[in-house]
This record gives sequence, structure tokens and C-alpha cells, in this order.
Amino acid sequence: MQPPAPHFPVPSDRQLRWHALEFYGFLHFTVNTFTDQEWGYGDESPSVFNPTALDARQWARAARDAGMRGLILTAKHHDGFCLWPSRFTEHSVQHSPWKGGKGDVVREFVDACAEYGLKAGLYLSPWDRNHAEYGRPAYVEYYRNQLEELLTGYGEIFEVWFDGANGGDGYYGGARETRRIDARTYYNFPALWALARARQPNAVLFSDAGPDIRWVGNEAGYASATCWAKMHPGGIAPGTVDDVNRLGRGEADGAEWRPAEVDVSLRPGWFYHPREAPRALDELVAIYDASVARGCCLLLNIPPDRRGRIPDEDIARLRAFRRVIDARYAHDAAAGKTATASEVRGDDPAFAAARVTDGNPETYWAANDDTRAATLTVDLGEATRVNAIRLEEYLPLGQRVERFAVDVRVWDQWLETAIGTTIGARRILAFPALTTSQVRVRILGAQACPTLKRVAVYAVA
Ligand code: FUL
Repeated sequence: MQPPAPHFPVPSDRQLRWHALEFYGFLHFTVNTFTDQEWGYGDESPSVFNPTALDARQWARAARDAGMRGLILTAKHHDGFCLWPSRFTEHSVQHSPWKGGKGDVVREFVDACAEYGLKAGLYLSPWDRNHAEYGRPAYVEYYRNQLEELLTGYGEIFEVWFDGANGGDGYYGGARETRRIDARTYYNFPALWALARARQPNAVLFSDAGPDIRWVGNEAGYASATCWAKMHPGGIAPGTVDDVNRLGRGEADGAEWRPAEVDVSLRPGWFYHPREAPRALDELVAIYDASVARGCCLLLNIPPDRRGRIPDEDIARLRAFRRVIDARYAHDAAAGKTATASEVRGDDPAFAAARVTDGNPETYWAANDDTRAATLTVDLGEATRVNAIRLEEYLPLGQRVERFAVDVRVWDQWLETAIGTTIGARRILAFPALTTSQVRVRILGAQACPTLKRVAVYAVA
């Protein structure tokens, strides 16, 4: 039996690899860290950048121990100060006291990521409040040169973060004025994306609406409960978002694969401020439940302090968070168990229900072409106390499921314990703990015949 035809749009290989990352970190670090600002005006002297004990390996260790699979560093934020000795400006670490002007934060960052098995990504702010030519064609050339410099000089980059923010006023080489640009045309983003693609073909490119991954529409750590990995990105150039909920939900009939990344900071600000503290543990866990558990990737910002290190209390918080997540999902009671379905595509064992518990990410259960509703039951083999389920669609064939329910068998009754809409890369739903030996997924609606790659049922920790 042939596999189901793809239900378009479908993800590219680089998007598929990105989906699997689930959780990675952001590092906001620059002159703002030392001036206590969120958006530096652009007139900061490089002499203020003076971390006393910068340790990129400590950042990577903290990220790895938190369960992150990568890190993204602000190579240049809106203030224009460059964390690497760029050939194209004097406004960089080269003129800072740190390491006598001989240092390169981007280099130390990518080396530390490599050492700790993390993917490295870069943020390069299009808006530059320092540059005298900002707002004119010469600045776009400068930005392009810097992008090329970063994407050719620092090894493999997994994500390039194109920020849509454009505040207007700035230092601009001493002009101290407001410069408005037309966000749709000024930067010529399509040309910048082509450059990034050519230099780093495996990197995903982030901006408000892609081209590879989209913004979730808020910085609070929340994806919408219905979250499609597809949308109509047309009309949303970076910095021109008019409806944040459109980004949060995605679009059921979307023409392009544009999954959402949820960016949020562990602290109130993106940069370290001495008077701020990291979020409480339960808040962090809630963010996980509203991002990773809704099929998005979570980009959690962990800002280094004035020493150039992640503060101890942040590290403790990240560790506690990891312990909670690991404990919740330590035991998948469905792994390797038998499963049955209301139907199997062409009765072909290649698409059998048990493909959802076989641990193989390449296999999946599929229904017949005309089917839009189906049930799949996993037999846990013994009475087990369970309180969460994880579902995954087989994304290479597109996102299909639009409505489902989860039932747990208690005595001889099926108890509906969770309902949901989209699944996509993953959907994790918790429910009050129940002792059972059978769990059933009811797919109630789908855009095309449904597929499921994985069903995990978690035993109470
Ligand atoms: C925003 C920026 O203005 C913030 O400073 C921060 O970098 C955040 C991740 O993106 O657009």
C-alpha cells in the first residue's frame, strides 16, 4: 500500500530538523548589560563593555544541563555594539577593555557550543541606533557585510534571528534624531535571506513571518491552544505585524509551512538587570506547557550578568525546571506496547497502529484516504497510574488533525480526560491521574486521512 499523498504544505528538511530541537536558549548580552538598559541608544562607549569573568563554557553548560539543544547569541543588538571584532566597524569589542580589545565573544560562544554538543545560532539586529548611515542604502550594505562575516567565519549556524523591531530614534553617528524606514522595503529582506541561505543552507531563518519559522506573536511564552504550523505569510514583512493572534494560531488553510517559535525571557527583561529576578518555577513550567507542549519550539532567554556569567540563581531555577520536566516524562508506559486502530491503511502492517509505540520516528500509523475520523487504542498491558499523553503527527506528510479527544478506560467505561484541536509536531496534555491499562485517542476531525507517529502515555512520577 502506498503511503498517504502529502497534504500540502509540508516542511523542508531544515524545518523538520528544527522541530526536533524543542527547546533552546537565547543570550542577550551587550553594552546594555553594563548600562542597565533594554534598548541602548547607540551612543554607548565600547569602554563600558567590561565583563570581569566572561565564561561562554558556563553558558553552554547551563544550557545543556537545562535540556536545551542550542543557543542563540545577540551578536549585535539595536545599540549597534558588535560582540565580535567586525572588519566593518570600530564599534565593537575591539575597542573595549575586555581582553585588551583582543577578545571575540562570538568565537568563544560558538566554540563553547561545539564543546557542549549544542547548536549555535546568531541574532544580528537590523535596526542599528549607532550607525551614521542607518536609514540610507549604505547601512543596508553594512548589514549585509556583517551578516556575511558572521555566517562565513564561525562555523555551522543553526538559526539566524532577524528582529522586526524598529524604534525610530537613536544616536546615528551623532545626529541624535528619529529615522523612520519602510520596514517592507528598506532592508530588502529577500536578498538578505538569499545570502543567509547561500552561506548556511542548513540554518533556519526566523523573522515575524519566516521564511522558515515564525514569531508566535507575543513575548510571554504562550502559543495559542490551537496552533497550526502553517499560514499565509504574504503581507507580513518583518516589523509589520498587525494581528498577533494570526501568528499565534497559524492558519488551518495556510499555504506555507511556517511553524512558530516561542521566545520569552527567564527574567522580566531580555538583558540582565541587577534588580530583576528569574521567573518562579511554576511560571517556567506553565511556559513549557504553552509552548513545547503545543508543538512549538521554546527559545528561553538566559541573560549573562556583568561578570559575563549566568547568575547562580538562574542556573538553580533552570535545574529545578529540568528536574520537573524529566520526572514528568521519565516513564512512557506505552513504549513498545500493542495498539489497535479502527482501521489501518490498506490493512498494511507498515501503517499498523503499533507504529505509534515502536520508538521509530520514521514509522507511523495511517488511515485510508477517505477517512477523517478514527480511534487508536494503546494497551498498556498492566494497570498503570498515568496522567499525561503525548501525540505526534508524521510531519513529512503535512499537518492534518484538527480535533481529537483522549479517553482512559476506568473499570469498563471510557472516561474522556482531554480534548484538543491541533497536534502537529507534538501535543502533550495532562489530566488528573488515573489507574488504567488502556488509553484511546479519538481523532474527531482531520483535513486529510490522519497519521500519528507517536503516542506516549506517561506514568505518574
Ligand atoms: C525584540 C527586541 O526589541 C528585544 O530587545 C529583544 O531582542 C526581543 C527578543 O526582540 O524585538
